Amino acid sequence: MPEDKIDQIDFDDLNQRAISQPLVTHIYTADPSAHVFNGKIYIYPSHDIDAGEAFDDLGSHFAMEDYHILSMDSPQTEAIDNGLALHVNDVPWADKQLWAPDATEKDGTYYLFFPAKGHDGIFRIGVATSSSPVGPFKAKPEAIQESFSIDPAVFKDDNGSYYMYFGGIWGGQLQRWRTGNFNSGHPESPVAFLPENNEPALCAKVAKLRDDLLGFAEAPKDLLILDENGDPLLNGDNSRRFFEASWMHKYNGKYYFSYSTGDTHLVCYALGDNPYGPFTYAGRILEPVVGWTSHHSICEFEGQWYLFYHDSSLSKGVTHLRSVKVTPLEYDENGKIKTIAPYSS
Ligand code: FUB
Repeated sequence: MPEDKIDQIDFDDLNQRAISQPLVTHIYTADPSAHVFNGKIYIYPSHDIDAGEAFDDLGSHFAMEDYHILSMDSPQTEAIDNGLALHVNDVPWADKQLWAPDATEKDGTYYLFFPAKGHDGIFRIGVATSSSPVGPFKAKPEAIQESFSIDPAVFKDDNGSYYMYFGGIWGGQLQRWRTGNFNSGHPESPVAFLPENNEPALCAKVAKLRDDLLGFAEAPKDLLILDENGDPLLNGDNSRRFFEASWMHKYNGKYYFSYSTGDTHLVCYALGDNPYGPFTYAGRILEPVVGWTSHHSICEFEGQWYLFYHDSSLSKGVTHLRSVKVTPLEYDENGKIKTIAPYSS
């Protein structure tokens, strides 16, 4: 929801109509990546703070410095904050802006994947490891080679292969990588290097991970989203094209790639037959929440699927002070996800 509409909101009324409440209220949390490890739910969120940076279209106001992992015995029980898991000061290559992370597990080691701006002002993706799902995590000294942009989401396929989905436009800098190299021109312009509106939209990226999960096994590829005619979604189709916040899950043998449309504030999804796609646009998962960003994950727990998401209701609409929430997610008989309205009318 755009900033200019926030003043018109009655937050007491909105919070009563909200379909779910913040999982924790003692800190602000966002961008929830939820996983079930050993029968318990772990949520890997951003830890929002007010660092005093002014709002801009490059996301400078998202000046997060650390991560706290939340855990829950079930979606109905209290969420526990497990304390400091990683701080930017302990990541040698990173300067600032610890944005949306994700995590996975392999052979008893937990891997935290996270974006941050390096000392050169360029977003890269790093990895940190721990023997516990809640950390503390120890960061590798360098960012993942050939990584760029933001919002890593790691998916383990049934055959044991791991894939990373990533990328985000505007503040996430994806548009600056169109030639394969970072274009540092027009540093203040969010629209520099975007395609024309009648050109194919920029794609999220996907890369298989190496066996040690510490790097890419291949050069990242474009994840193509097609429309109902089999044509790539266009840059001007901003209620359907990819912006940021990749997530992958599998349901009844189909691959569901879900993402945020950014400036139209939707969470949408597209269906494919393999981890690389192409994917075909399939619909909306979540209507706009209060706050500019929408970022989610989808996770199954004891036979029920859940959408983890965030909004800015607790902070009364402050864009960069968000709160993680959870709500059940349902499919229809054809495997289509039923669209969720975050507030009842
Ligand atoms: O939290 C910072 C950024 O805002 C994330 O990386 C984006 O997905 C958006 O939620």
